[in-house]
Amino acid sequence: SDQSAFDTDVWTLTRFIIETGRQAKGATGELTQLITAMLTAIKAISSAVRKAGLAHLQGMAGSVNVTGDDVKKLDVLSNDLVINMLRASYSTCCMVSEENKELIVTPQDKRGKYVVCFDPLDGSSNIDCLASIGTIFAIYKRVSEGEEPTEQDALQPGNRIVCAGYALYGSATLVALSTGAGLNFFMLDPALGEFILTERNVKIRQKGNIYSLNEGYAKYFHPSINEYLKHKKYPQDGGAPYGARYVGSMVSDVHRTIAYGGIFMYPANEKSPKGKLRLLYECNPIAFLMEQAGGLATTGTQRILDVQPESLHQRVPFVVGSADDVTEYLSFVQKFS
Ligand code: AMP
Ligand code: P6P
Repeated sequence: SDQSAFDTDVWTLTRFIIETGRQAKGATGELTQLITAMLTAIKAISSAVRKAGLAHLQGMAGSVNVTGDDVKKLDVLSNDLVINMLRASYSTCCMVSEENKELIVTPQDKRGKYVVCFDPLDGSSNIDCLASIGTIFAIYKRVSEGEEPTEQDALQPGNRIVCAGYALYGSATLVALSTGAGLNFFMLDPALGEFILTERNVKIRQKGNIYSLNEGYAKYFHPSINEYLKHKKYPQDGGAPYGARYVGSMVSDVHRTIAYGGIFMYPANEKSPKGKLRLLYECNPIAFLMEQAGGLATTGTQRILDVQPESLHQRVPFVVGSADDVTEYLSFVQKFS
């Protein structure tokens, strides 16, 4: 039998947020309740993702989402899971989902003080080829005073985030989470059905040696991008060329960037003048986590977390990663703008 010691004092994610909640002066436990509900949805999504092929959850659900992507059954299932679990936590007043065009207002009798912006299954175009996919979320405090929550509650800049995280359904299921005091990694132990703390206060390397973007758009990139890439491939300063990695599933590419260092880019291009990634439920949460890890996150002209959102599904150009790599990229923006 397995002789490895059984940890009888295991740090689960549930225990971790109870602990950090106790340290938060005057906390009522509502945020802890909300995070726990999100984790339940993530565990259920993980289970569904892992048996999608067997349960015929793959393939088109026949509809398209607000951004024109084909919606696959897992997308719909994941979206319903997150909405239902969060609603049942009595901690939200409204939500924004990648799958819902309009603001999702919580029924009056189930309302709490938090707003959640989420992408229930990001990278879903990769489901049928079994590439890793993820869930991304950002949590804010309600700001509207009136009876009904409004879009203003969701259109807050990322610098107002209270908590953000992502789940990565990869070779293992991982949750990366921060409530503003550092970034922590947790791995799902399927035997326990609990996320176990595996890395505290994660920091990204100051400088990496991997660049990550879809070079298929090179024809449409701004010159600063192609000049930067040329420098990565044919360095003039005697440095070694960078490696290239691109999954095409944001959470995978971002998690690898945090784990190994380097730069991930989804810049604007002639065909998508604001890039492709959505500010509220992809860029802001990831930017928050990246900064917690000591990295940078920019549109190319401003810090992602300082962008004032104007619409629920708006896109922004997105460049994140090791501080030295993002800073070097910004020097190319300066030089070639
Ligand atoms: P609450 O009364 O539970 O809504 O919490 C009030 C504030 O305390 C939250 O908005 C957070 O800033 C902080 N807080 C509450 N619970 C936690 C937690 N589990 N971890 C970190 N911060 C927390
Ligand atoms: P492209 C997946 O559809 C997604 O929204 C992100 O997860 C990913 O980073 C990006 O789109 C990939 O886009 O244009 O490179 O296929």
